[in-house]
Amino acid sequence: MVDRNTEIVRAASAIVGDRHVLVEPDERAGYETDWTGRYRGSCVAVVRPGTTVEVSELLRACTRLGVAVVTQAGNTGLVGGGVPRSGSAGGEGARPTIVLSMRRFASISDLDTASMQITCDAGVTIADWQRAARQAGLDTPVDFAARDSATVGGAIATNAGGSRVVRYGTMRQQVVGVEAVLADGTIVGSLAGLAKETVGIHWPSLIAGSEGTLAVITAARLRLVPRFDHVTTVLAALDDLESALSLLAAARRRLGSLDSIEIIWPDALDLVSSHLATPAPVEVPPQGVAVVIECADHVDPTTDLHAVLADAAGVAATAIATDGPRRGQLLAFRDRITDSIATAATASGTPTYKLDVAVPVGSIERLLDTARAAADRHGARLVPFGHLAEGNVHLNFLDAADPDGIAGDVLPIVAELGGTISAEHGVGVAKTKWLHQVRSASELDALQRIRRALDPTATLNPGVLDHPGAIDPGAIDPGAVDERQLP
Ligand code: 2HG
Ligand code: ZN
Repeated sequence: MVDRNTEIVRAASAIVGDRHVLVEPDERAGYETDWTGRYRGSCVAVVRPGTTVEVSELLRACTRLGVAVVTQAGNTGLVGGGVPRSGSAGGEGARPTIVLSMRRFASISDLDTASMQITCDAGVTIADWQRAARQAGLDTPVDFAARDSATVGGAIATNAGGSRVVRYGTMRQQVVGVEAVLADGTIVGSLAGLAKETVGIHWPSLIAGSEGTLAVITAARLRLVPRFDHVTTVLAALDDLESALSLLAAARRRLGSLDSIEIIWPDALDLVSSHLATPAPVEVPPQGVAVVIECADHVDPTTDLHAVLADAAGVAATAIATDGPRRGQLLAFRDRITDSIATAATASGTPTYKLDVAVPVGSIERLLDTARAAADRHGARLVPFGHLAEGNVHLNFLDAADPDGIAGDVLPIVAELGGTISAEHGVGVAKTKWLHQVRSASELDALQRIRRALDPTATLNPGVLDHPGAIDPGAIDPGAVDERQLP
């Protein structure tokens, strides 16, 4: 009798061709571990489809054979949602898994300057989306440091945020249309780009943020925004968090050009500055914070930005840049923090424990006190930074020997403060056991019912977003799938 691993490899090869089915351990390795090294597992094969019809046929085969599918493209995720779970290559009780790599979905088409929209395949990187927009005098409403590897499909699946959320919202708000494939192979959605359409459930809204559990995204119709000729960047050192919050309020009220406002605590600024081997251009007072503000407009926003800074209390120092290279030097102190953390983690040999949380802005101080106490208690080093306007703080714990202990100290307080356990990275497998902090049991059950209605055999990303107590995907019997009901 042919085993399921052999069967799925044969079926996948027949659909996408042998050269797009990677079965050798060294070919699979890069797809089986996330880039932080924290999450890893094994798969039967990495399958690289090139068309939506191939994705449909593959999902249909996986559903029929009871094989789980983990969709991946840039592999820049931080919560283990895009790599196989351990042991899934085989062994007793384990469920065979394939990684569905979407990297061949790289075309960009139908840029329309009148509707300010573009169509991107799921594997197009954020940087390529940005380049295409800029060539047409436009820009992308979403931007973040992992732009060169992170893809449009992954950004929709996790409802990614980044630095421009204060102006344009998260990825969910940029998706005018989506094309996606359900577990049984059904292709859903539209790329027509209708900004207005009220004919029932809206596929982009349903799928954005579902982390590969409801459908595999193959393409999207995305919004574009104006490209501004004048961009001014300031790195400001502030006496304390309260001054940063007052500055936030003034910038939002007075600067229509406000494009981003990011926060960096001294521990993160010190780390990035030693990583870049460049002293920070401003000195942050002992209890202070640094803020990076960008304003972008068709006319120079520098004077207005200066006026806001001049009126603000607690501004200890500022460094301002208006030309590309000097702006780049200032932005590096924000953009390169994740790199600096990764380098420190490699040096110490312990993967960083990352908590991406958000709280109402007035509660950021309390959040930081809690995180500092947790770091002290568990012998870790806290490196915090994030997106100020959304109260979204990236709590990075270096040398964290007890990640669960840290999460147990921090996440209940986040929930108590009215915050969320994940602001822009998703839940993945990293935070499933904390879902109950922010969702009631009956709500989690309702979400599970939606999921099972679209994917009854738990083919798509089992384990991700599955709160403890949900159906054990490993226990679903593929024999129970009635093939006659598959399209
Ligand atoms: C960022 O804001 C990303 O740069 C990564 O969301 C955050 O590394 C992190 O913790
Ligand atoms: Zn972020």
